[in-house]
Amino acid sequence: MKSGFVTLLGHPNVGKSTILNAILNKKVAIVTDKSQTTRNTIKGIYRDEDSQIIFIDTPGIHKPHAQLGVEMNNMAFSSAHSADVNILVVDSSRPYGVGDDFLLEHLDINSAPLVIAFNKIDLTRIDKAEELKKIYRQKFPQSEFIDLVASEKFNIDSLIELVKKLLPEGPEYYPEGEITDKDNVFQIKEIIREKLLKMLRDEVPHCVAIYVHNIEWESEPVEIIASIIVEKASQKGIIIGANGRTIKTIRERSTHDIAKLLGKPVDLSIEVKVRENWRNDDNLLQAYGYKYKAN
Ligand SMILES: Nc1nc2c(ncn2[C@@H]2O[C@H](COP(=O)(O)OP(=O)(O)O)[C@@H](O)[C@H]2O)c(=O)[nH]1
Ligand SMILES: [Mg+2]
Repeated sequence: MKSGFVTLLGHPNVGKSTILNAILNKKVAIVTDKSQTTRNTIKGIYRDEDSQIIFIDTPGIHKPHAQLGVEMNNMAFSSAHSADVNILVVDSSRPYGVGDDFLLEHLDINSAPLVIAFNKIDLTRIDKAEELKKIYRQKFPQSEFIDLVASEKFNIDSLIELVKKLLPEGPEYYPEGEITDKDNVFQIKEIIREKLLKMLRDEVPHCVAIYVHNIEWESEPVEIIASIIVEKASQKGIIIGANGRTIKTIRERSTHDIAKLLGKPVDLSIEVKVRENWRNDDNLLQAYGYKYKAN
């Protein structure tokens, strides 16, 4: 059987998490229109008759402004380094720029076969896409190219076939039934963060973390106590909103999705807390699950 580890790499917001969810036909990674939505590597396990492929979604590579960004980049770099196949995801609707040079300089993708996925081709013209491909062809003459519209699942099957061709024969790495390496606590935090991100603008999304204090798994409804962590009192005000309306909506939307995840009713309580400069605090980064660990 064909098996192995395949890393999805690229800038923030190019569609990596959308691709992972489309491959698995299930939402394991949250998706928003904000950059840096994904902050951890997330493994999604794809299976069919003759393969088991572990796709690894990674945080988008960007010039970091805080220690959090450094940790996120390191997660992506190390996943690329140890992959059997790398998929570099490119937003076809954006011209090649300096950010792309930064990414390619820092990424070690020459040790494994490379697929370049030109996503969002629905948002561009053929001649623009061809121009972009010419640049990548010069840089990576050996790589495989594929066009995608991940949000419509266009060409996702072809991507899987292409990856399969490039993978070695190998064992099953994960037991049957397992879809992701992330547990329910991780998923719960991500659901809350997704609802939050979808309601926020500008810099605030980058300054938010979720902390789960307690979950009473056995109670009915399942009781969950969580905090939204921000860096400034002004951000706390934005999240609470006028008359508490914003936090109320976040709570309602999160409760709905968490109940769906667990298959049980849920009673979620959320507090907003200020932890100044948490994105540069090693202990807090650790506590919130954002510390890169080499393995
Ligand atoms: N038009 C279009 N939008 C897409 C496509 N793929 C993803 N998106 C959108 O792009 C945004 C970022 O997607 P996401 O998967 O979170 O990107 P990531 O940061 O690379 O993981 C979301 O709003 C997606 O719905 C695509 O093929 N076409
Ligand atoms: Mg993502």
